[in-house]
Amino acid sequence: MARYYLTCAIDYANGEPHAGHAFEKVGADVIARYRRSLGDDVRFAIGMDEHGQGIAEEAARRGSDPQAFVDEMANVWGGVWRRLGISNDDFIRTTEARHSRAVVAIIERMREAGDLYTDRYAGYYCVRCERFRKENELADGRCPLHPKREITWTEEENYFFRLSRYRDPLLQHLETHPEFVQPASRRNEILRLLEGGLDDISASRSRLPWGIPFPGAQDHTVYVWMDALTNYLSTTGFPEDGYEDWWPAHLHVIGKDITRFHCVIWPAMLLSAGVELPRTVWAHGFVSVAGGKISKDAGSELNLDELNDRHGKDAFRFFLMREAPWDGDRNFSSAAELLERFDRRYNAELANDLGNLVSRTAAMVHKYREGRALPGGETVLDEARVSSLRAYHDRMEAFLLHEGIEAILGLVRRANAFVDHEEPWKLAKEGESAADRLDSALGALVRCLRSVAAMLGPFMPDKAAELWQRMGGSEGPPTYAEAAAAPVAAGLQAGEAASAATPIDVRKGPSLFPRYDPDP
Ligand code: ME8
Repeated sequence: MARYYLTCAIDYANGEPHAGHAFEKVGADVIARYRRSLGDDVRFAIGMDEHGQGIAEEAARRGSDPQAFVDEMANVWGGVWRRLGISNDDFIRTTEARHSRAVVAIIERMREAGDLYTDRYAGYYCVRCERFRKENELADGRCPLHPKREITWTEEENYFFRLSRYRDPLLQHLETHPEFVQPASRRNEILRLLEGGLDDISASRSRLPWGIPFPGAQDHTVYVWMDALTNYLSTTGFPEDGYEDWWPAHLHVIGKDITRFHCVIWPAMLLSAGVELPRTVWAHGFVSVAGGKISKDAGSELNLDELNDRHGKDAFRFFLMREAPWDGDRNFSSAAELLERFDRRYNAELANDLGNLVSRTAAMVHKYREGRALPGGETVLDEARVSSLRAYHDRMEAFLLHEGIEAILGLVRRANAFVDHEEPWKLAKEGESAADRLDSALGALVRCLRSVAAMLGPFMPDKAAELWQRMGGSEGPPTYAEAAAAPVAAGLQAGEAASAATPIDVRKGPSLFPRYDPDP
């Protein structure tokens, strides 16, 4: 069994979970479930970034002890991810002992490599980015990403990391491993950044007690980004034996605003510590409303739980992945536009196209064949099904999740057109003379819906499992391999014929996606 380890950015515990965070977690969850459906042994880790100045300040503002504050927030965030059906195998919190052990180990290795030294830092610090900023990086005297916040001047004695030493090795790694930073637009940004040269960066803070004590200098804490990035190693058990069962990670899923940390600082830390680099960092784009971050200011209608409950969690997952390209941005002009698009897609693509196809297929199999679909012969729909499976597989392997969904919906539209063209109700009236053709049509539709269920599983786990079971599938989620994906990957042979040769018992049921009427 192939192992596959993937991670998400760990969210700041002082933030509010919003649709942008959900976009990232759902996308990564789709990849995790897709790999599991192929038969991989998957480890999917998400978590919370709980140290740093921003969190210490927020806890103080609420009159709370920082640990009590992050404990409470971890419950809030963990609950949100459960309700969204995120199938993470681990939830790492940077205040856990297993995490500080890993951070201490990596800093010690960086020190042994001669990459740490003390110096005085004098410059700006953006608390929201948890990042040092040079004078020439400011816009109108403020952090360009957080223009509403004052930026603070800081002078302190710090440990520094010799990041500059890793410019050439990183450039070389990006040249020889084009898959390391994806999509290509992000890779180009990192190449430009490296070509511009790298300065050394602070590795510690000397005035901030809310962090992991810096090894050998207890009056310093580890710079929060170096602390946070190490979470990807600490979930594997690093530095204990056995961590290499999961490391190097196959994939880090992050947003485009934090590529510098993941594609420059993190690999440089690993090179310094003599630890292998992750295979790929995927930087998705931003989901925004009116060009800005999705937050409470954008309207209470965009509360994550309300979005989740509007048409059920699977529909919300579908909407996020369908509406926003996984390799780009999606800006909604207003909260109202987002909701309107959500309702429209729900009714058009789920209730009408897919929901009706399921209902009418099951109804016809019951009406004309007592609930049992016979294999019949191959039809044009089988050809369409096979090419959709292939396109889906291709797109998913390239992490183009929105195109994976399009392959599924294309097949659904094709199947509806097939029903309209074949008119099984007329074939049924013709009796014996059209019996074979009716069997072929119904068999092809059921096979098609089984493949749809398998492909849809990563996106809409519960609805896909329901569809799968109605179409004669076993208990549990459909696996892509089971529904003839393996032959697709291998060039299509035996599995196809096998799935076509068995009669399938089809179950009817209530509408999978009841139509939504905003003004009943
Ligand atoms: O950056 N659309 O945490 P965070 C899409 N703790 N993605 C978005 C988004 C939006 N509108 N807003 C945020 C941090 N994200 C650090 C990470 S990792 C070692 C430490 C994404 O809570 C963002 O790009 O600000 C990031 O990947 C994730 O949500 C967490 O953001």
